[in-house]
Amino acid sequence: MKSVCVLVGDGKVKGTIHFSQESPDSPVTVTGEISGLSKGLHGFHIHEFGDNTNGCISAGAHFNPYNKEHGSPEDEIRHVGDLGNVEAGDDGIAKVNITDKLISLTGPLSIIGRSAVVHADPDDLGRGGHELSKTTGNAGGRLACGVIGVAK
Ligand SMILES: [Cu+2]
Ligand SMILES: [Zn+2]
Repeated sequence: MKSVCVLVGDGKVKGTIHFSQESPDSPVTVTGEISGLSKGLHGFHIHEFGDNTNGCISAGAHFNPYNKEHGSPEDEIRHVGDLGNVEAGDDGIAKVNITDKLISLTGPLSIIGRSAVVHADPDDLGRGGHELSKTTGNAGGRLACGVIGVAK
């Protein structure tokens, strides 16, 4: 199964993200490119709602069906939507290449119809000691987002 997400924001950040999964229990491969970023790390998550009514803020919180604390993709305790960070180079482009064993394109952990969001700041992966570390990774504003849809 395949899905795709076009990231759009108020500023110059944009991108296209592809998701693919061989079978319902397989990991999901996340690939693509995001441009217009500042150099460095930017939090990258699946958020609960596929709603852009009021821009990326309408996407809600991180997709968290198990009601856990925010963490890194490698952590046992994490939101399902926690995909960590993407890293942009000097050219402002982040090449995305993530394999995640928790998100799915089918079943109760499906991300179809939800949003992908890229943030202004690094995700501290729950370890920053900030009051937001355990909910958002203190990743700052939402630069661009898009709804994850079924692809051919
Ligand atoms: Cu996010
Ligand atoms: Zn999270």
